[in-house]
Amino acid sequence: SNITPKSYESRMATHPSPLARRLFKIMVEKQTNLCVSLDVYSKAELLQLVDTLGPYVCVFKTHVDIVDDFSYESVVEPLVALSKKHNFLIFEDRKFADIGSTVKSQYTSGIYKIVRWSHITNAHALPGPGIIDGLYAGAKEVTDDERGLLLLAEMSSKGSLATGEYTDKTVALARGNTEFTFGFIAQNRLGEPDEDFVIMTPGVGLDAKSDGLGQQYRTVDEAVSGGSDIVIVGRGIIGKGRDPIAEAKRYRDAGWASYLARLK
Ligand code: BMP
Repeated sequence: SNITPKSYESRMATHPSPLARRLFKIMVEKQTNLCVSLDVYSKAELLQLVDTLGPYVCVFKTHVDIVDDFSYESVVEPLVALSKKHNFLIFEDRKFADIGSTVKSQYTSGIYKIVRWSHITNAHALPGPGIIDGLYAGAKEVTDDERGLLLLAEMSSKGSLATGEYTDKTVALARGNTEFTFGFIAQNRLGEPDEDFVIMTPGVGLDAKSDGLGQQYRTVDEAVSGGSDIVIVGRGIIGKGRDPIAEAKRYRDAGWASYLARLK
């Protein structure tokens, strides 16, 4: 829909999800709608990027299963400490896609134990409502802290099947539990004008248009003017040959300027 979302500040007061309210508070305090995607293979690089870019982001997105030298003690514990130091949320981009019982185990167990430390995670809507129920049950069982789920309603990649009726049905699924399912990974604003889903948008880049493997990039302003609340940027900031601090500031400034322009 074309309805302009309200300010982050007003949504901070009214959002049905405690996790989303906490997220909006961070965004307002730090004046940033930037999420940096940390797709790196070494824990040293991961933690170093988190400590240097922490001041510019509201969320760091991780794929912990690509870290070659991962251990819970040497990755998760320092990451959580840095999230307190720099006041950001952690989003493990796990893309759960199984039946409720299995995703509950994948969320809580194994070597990653995602629910213990990741404030946000995401899931495909493909299996139906049981996937949300399973993840929510896992969160309730393990922690009293706020946890939130994003459903993948649209994808940035070329030829994505998550369009049209699939996207609409994904939005309908999220309505079943808006305290936990607080928004979407999507390219556009979704939901009715009286609903408040947080839209986090990957496939954002100011220099490249694609990556040779199906990724498609839009500019920060295209994303935010289309209804994105948080832009997710990976290689545009941490890619080969880039100056991550300079790029993080550039994307942070662009994201905030587009947000302010949208409010007018
Ligand atoms: P980059 O900005 O370097 O292209 O990285 C994009 C990140 O966002 C990757 O971690 C990818 O897994 C994720 N992502 C995406 O690109 N498109 C989607 O639709 C959903 C994603 O999670």
